[in-house]
Formats: sequence, structure tokens, C-alpha cells
Amino acid sequence: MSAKTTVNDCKLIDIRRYTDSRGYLSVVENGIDIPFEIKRIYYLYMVPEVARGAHAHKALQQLLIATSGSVEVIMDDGQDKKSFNLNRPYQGLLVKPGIWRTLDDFSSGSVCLVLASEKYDADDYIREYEEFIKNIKKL
Ligand code: T46
Repeated sequence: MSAKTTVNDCKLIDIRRYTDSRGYLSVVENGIDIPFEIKRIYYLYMVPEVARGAHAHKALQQLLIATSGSVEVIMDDGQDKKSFNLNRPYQGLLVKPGIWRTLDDFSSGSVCLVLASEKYDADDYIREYEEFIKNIKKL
């Protein structure tokens, strides 16, 4: 982690939507809608009654979108915590680096789409909470 971030740096972003008699269409474009370039997309689905995440990233930024159903996202910067219940396909939660995040309470049939600022890198993960706190204290 290079700079201290807080849960207040993480926020909901409204995603453009277009609607007509055929329903809704939402779009996210590089350079227009979000503050990072999208290098990877993945999605979580058919999640049973378990929590996912429970780690922090050193450099990765993400936009989490519940494209279907709902999911609870709990963020922790080592000092403060903040939770969002994502349940609108036209809102995304921007999660900055240096934030411990846990995704829980996935509703039945929910899909959580993740737009990520970096390619997959196992070394970007901090998976031990004690290590996360130690790293924060060094900043
Ligand atoms: C995050 C939350 C919201 C890959 O090989 N490539 C990938 O791009 C990803 C994301 C995962 N994987 C492999 C690594 C593991 O063997 O997929 C497996 C499950 O990944 P993980 O345990 O990290 O899944 P989550 O749901 O705990 O975390 C994921 C993301 O990894 C993470 O960045 O913030 O979703």
C-alpha cells in the first residue's frame, strides 16, 4: 500500500442508464464513468450463505455492482468501518486500495460484477488481518 486511504474515499457511483419501453441499459466506459482504467472484469454468482473477500488490496481499485439481487459490502480501513447494501444495477461501489473488504449476505440469484483496475496478481492481496493492520501503521 502506498498511501493511506479511508472508507470515506470509497463511495457509490451512479452508473449511466438509458431507459425506454424496452427496459434499461446501463453502461460504464473507460475514461468517462469511473476514475480508473478497467483491465479486468469478473463476477461472483451462485454464492451460498458464506462471506467472500475478507482481504485488502495494495494497489487494486474496483467498482462493485450488484447487477442482480443484493449483496452487503463491509469496508474497514483499520480505524473506521462502513457498509453498503448494493442492490441497484445502476450503482457501483468504488473500493480503493488499502481497504479490508468483506462481501456477505448475497441474496438468492444475485450477481456481483466487479470492474478492476489491474490484472490478477496474487501478490496484490493482503489476506491476513494482522498484516493489514501492521501495513497501515507503517503509512
Ligand atoms: C475481491 C472480491 C470482491 C483468478 O484466478 N483470477 C481472478 O481474476 C480472480 C478475481 C480470482 N482468481 C482465482 C483465485 C482463487 O483461486 O479465483 C479463486 C477465488 O478468488 P478469491 O478467493 O480471491 O475470491 P473472493 O471472492 O474472495 O475475492 C474476489 C477477488 O479476488 C477480490 O479481488 O475484491 O472478489
